Amino acid sequence: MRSVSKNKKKPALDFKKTESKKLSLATKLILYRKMFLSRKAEEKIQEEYKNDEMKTPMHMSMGEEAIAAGVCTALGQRAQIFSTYRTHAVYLSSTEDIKGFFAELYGKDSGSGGGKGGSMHLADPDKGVMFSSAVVGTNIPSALGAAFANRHFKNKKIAVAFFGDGAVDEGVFWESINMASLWKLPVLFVYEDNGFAIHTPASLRHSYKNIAQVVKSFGYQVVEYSGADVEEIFQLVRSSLKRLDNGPIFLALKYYRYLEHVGTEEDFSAGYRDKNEFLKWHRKDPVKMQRDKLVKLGLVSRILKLEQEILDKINKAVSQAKTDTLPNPKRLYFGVYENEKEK
Ligand SMILES: Cc1ncc(C[n+]2csc(CCOP(=O)(O)OP(=O)(O)O)c2C)c(N)n1
Repeated sequence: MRSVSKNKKKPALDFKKTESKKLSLATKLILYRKMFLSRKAEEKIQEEYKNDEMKTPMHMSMGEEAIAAGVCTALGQRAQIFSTYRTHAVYLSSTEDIKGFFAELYGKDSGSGGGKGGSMHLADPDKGVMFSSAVVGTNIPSALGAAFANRHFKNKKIAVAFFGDGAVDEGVFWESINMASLWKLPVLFVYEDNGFAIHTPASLRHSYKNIAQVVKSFGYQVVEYSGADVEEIFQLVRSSLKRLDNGPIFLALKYYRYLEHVGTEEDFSAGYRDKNEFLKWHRKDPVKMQRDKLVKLGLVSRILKLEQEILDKINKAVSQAKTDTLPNPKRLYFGVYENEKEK
């Protein structure tokens, strides 16, 4: 039997007016720390990837850091994230597990997935990243299942599905938004719109202009945002979470992917997009923008300290990952099924 929330309907929230409540300095610094970590970890990947020791495809997050940091910080320990293959920033923002992250990229036993998952399957359920899937759209219905269970068990967890504008080309997306709305499931959809599925623009894939309008017609509370201000995204998510007991929320967030679809380089010479668009977004780079804000607040020495700590941790994690051991082939199937015994 389906179960529907009995909460009284709250008046629609004007998401344009985000919470006016000022953020604490601690929160501003956390938001910056998470973005700086994601950016510098990926710059390190760029440096090292050419050595061909990381045997995993890389779908880089650069440009997306404000979404990952804003959403994950607002969720905190309540997070139950179902993510995609483009998940470096989401994983690092949720867990700040630099060691497990790099060891996983190097395919080592000490990696967050025991070296079996690589870049596209980063996960740490204990820290709220339930799984990341390389199969576009497949994480979305899993978030619905989790939301259903969370409501049933009243465990205060919040199920979140991250996905790109390519995932809405999949039938499972439409089935999921229909069911989540019908059952008023407390699930947060984070639609990360970079305008492309690999190289194909949304205009060649979608018969509608604005997904937010379409999703609204399914009865959704929709938040639209275009930009890279991590504090604004954090505030939007924080105010949205208060509305989840009314049913699912769809965050439509625009961002710009800085690098090629898969790989660690720029691809503006490929001809499918215009570098001017990149430059427009890059002028408002999320990491730089937040750093500038903190500098204006007189926090230079704290920023420098925080940055140095992260850079040291990244260097240490990479050196460690290089010398760590590869997984034992005998453990190949261990962990595939829940009760499987180690062979
Ligand atoms: C079910 C499925 N179909 C096709 C693919 C091939 N594929 C890999 S990435 C991708 C584009 C997805 O674009 P989007 O969801 O916008 O994510 P982005 O890469 O922009 O983050 C496609 C079609 C796949 N991995 N899974």
